[in-house]
Amino acid sequence: MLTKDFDPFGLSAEEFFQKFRGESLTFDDLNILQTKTIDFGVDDVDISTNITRNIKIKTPLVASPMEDVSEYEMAIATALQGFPTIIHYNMSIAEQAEQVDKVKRFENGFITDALFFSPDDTIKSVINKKQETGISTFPVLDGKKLVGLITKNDFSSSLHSDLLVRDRMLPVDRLENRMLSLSSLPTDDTKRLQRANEILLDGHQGVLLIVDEKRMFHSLVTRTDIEKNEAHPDSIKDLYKRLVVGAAVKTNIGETKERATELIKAGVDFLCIDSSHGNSTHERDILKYLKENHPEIDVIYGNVASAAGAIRGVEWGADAIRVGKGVGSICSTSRVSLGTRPQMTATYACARAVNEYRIKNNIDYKIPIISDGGYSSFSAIGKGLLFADVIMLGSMLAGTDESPGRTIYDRQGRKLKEYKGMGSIEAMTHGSASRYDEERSGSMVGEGVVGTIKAKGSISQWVPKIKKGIRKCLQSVGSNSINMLHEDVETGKVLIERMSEAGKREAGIHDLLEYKTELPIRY
Ligand code: CPR
Repeated sequence: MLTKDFDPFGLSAEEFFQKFRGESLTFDDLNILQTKTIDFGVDDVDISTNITRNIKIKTPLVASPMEDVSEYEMAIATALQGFPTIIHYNMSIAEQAEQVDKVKRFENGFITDALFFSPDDTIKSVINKKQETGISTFPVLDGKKLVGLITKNDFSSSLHSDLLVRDRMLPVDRLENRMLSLSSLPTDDTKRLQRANEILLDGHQGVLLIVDEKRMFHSLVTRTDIEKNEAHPDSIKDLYKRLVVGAAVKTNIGETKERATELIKAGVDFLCIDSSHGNSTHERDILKYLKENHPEIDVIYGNVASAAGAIRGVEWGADAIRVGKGVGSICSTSRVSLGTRPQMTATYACARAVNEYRIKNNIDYKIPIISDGGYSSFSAIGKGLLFADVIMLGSMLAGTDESPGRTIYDRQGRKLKEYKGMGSIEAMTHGSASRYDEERSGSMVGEGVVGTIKAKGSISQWVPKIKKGIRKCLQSVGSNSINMLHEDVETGKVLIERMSEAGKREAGIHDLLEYKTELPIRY
């Protein structure tokens, strides 16, 4: 190779995978070489990408549709960080549509679905709600009209339990500096939030009630929410400035017709046919049905792990291909069935096949590859992005404050959260049996486990670290965007070597008595 961008022992991706034909490799098997000169800073790396044919996102990630990962709180938090969540389907159609609706109605920092009381409710019910939710400030509404405010300072549980809310609330005529008309706020998202914050500070209040010109309740703003939502330059929005969200549907055609219709009515941006068996006639029929009946909605197809499976998805009309079989952290599929494949070989094989197919058939748009499962370090994400457009995360997002998993404390008092596989018997009885083709047969065979994971804190603190990690990965090989990374891989400027067992040990932390880190470090 007569280029400056080379090393005599590294191989291009094509050379590497041809050399290891017949071997299934994963992240730690690959060592990635930098040959280009780095001429930009880490913050200059553009990590935007496409998650489906038509949907652009700002962070190359997606939250997996899993019971302990992806409900509306996760969806709001990740969309503010630049990537979508796919709301899982282990709930009724109405509940899933409501979850989508909550994301679509979210207004940065403005709580439009606040818990409220009517003047005729009892103080006892306020006390109960406060104990149940930890919330201690509630608007009082007559229908939708704001008539007062009730907070923990307005009553005592020993004296006022039997009284009504109207007896103890602060009536609307005493709410001067805590009530504001929507029309007096700027329409621009960031400015609106800034203005609300100033008013809160000026009024020395913790809460602001926003109403329309007829005094109908619009939303509630609190100091803590403003601080949480202040600056989100990366948030992903649809044409109407609402956050972007996806939802999972099943391979059961009867149910999916209705589920898809309701999700689309609620404003979902894209659908994901959530099946562990892509490349099946079930999935083909669903994909064709969705594309014929809802052509405006992009559909993710999967899961597949072979070139043949990926190409079939493209032929059947998929707008993105989800790759990953038997690699999830909670997954025992490879102990139960066949067809699994370590994630690097799977991702490369599918990405290469789709690319080749596009070129041969003159397809002039990109069909993104979503590499799903097995990711537990920033460098693994970087390696996945050598070939994939988006990385799907389960365990790296489970355990955050926004994940719906149950919180548990272990014997040492450490905070943990439950994280279960969608193919665990427990999750399958909640609805995901169809994902594993277990809906019709009698005895269930689990393909995953129920586990716990260390609590990670809030998405707003954790995800910026992941984003920084991704930027570091791209910068370290001299590529300043995902497009450039793909080009550099294709033209052999990013080179690959097989990592030896001794190399893995050397690359890990070694020779220390003990160490502490908050980051996910493998080996
Ligand atoms: P991790 O990010 O936790 O490694 O993997 C998450 C992925 O694992 C999911 O997106 C899904 O594809 C897959 N998955 C979830 N539950 C599973 C079970 Cl029980 N079995 C096999 N794969 C599973």
